[in-house]
Amino acid sequence: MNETKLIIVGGFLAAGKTTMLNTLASRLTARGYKVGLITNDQAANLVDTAVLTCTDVDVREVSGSCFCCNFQGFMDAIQSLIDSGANLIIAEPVGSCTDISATILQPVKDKFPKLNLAPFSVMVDPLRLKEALELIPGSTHPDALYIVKRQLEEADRILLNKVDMLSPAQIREAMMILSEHFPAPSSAVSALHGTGVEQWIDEILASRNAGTHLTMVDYDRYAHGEAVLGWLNASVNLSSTAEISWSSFVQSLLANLKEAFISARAEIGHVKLSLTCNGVMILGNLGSINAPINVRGDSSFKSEGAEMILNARVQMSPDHLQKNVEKILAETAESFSLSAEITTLECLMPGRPNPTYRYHSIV
Ligand SMILES: Nc1nc2c(ncn2[C@@H]2O[C@H](COP(=O)(O)OP(=O)(O)O)[C@@H](O)[C@H]2O)c(=O)[nH]1
Ligand SMILES: [Mg+2]
Repeated sequence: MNETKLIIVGGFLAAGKTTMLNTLASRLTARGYKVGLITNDQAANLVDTAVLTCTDVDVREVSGSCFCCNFQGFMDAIQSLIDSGANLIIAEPVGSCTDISATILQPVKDKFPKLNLAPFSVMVDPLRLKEALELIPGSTHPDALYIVKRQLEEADRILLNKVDMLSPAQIREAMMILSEHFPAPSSAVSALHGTGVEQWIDEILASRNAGTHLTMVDYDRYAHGEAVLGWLNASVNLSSTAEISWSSFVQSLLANLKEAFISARAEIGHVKLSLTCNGVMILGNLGSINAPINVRGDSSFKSEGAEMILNARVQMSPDHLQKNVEKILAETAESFSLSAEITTLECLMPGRPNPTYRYHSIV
């Protein structure tokens, strides 16, 4: 594993990790690196993998368990990318995962000292940060917010993301809040527009100060923080006899889901979907019941059929989540005169984290 740099980018659901992996992959490829990416989820069929597979880089998915509970699966994915020629690997752990310093960073340093591990960077959404510190009201469960705080405590670097949506005064305020509450240095970035990214890349490429903090994690609260979220991954075949404007369909489906979750008072961890047809991809995203719906891709694209992947992490029981999604998908499809055939569906509550390794001191 000589000469391979490993960059792990953490942060809660919808903090912007996958967007950052995309930005990093193109910038580091432009710098001459052979980049490989690793995604991670509790279940297969990830929108993130579909999105990143559209880039020119190699992608591996570790699914069915988080990296910390499947350390071997994580190392196998790294080895497989190295075997394919990667010399820089960027990995995105599950957004509801924490204690990564004790369960991933220390074991990697201990067991794979030749792997050049970058400082562990944790991204945070400005609103989720304020909600976690109870500076603004919100509807995310306190145990889920407990995870957000532990993630920021164990970071070697913090990235305040989405600063393109903030005024200079709001950025200063958020940076001040971060420095008051968490030990790691922070940078203000926009994963979407690339602001602040080059400087951060220079810093993490030059440093091997990874896993410099261990945080005390109460596994009962952590497990409950994960278990309050229903977790749904589905793939759906959409077809019609007429041409459909897919970005309108994505917009309507997300609007209808958002309305249902608002009326059920169920906070959203994230709802994201990708819709593909003939190499064209439309992406839809919803990061919270208070966030706007985000639809990206060619808004004029029309066709008679498309494949959809839908990932939803919502504060409701898996059973309830599945019923809501099935009902709203059927209703929205009907309103577009579409047939929506669910081809795979997994809906679960994440199990109690049971890490392969858990170090109690820094290596
Ligand atoms: N305005 C803005 N939106 C962003 C930025 N980074 C990510 N997003 C949006 O935040 C949502 C979640 O992003 P994603 O990368 O999927 O987050 P992840 O769950 O942490 O992987 C998507 O709608 C993104 O378009 C950013 O820098 N600025
Ligand atoms: Mg992601």
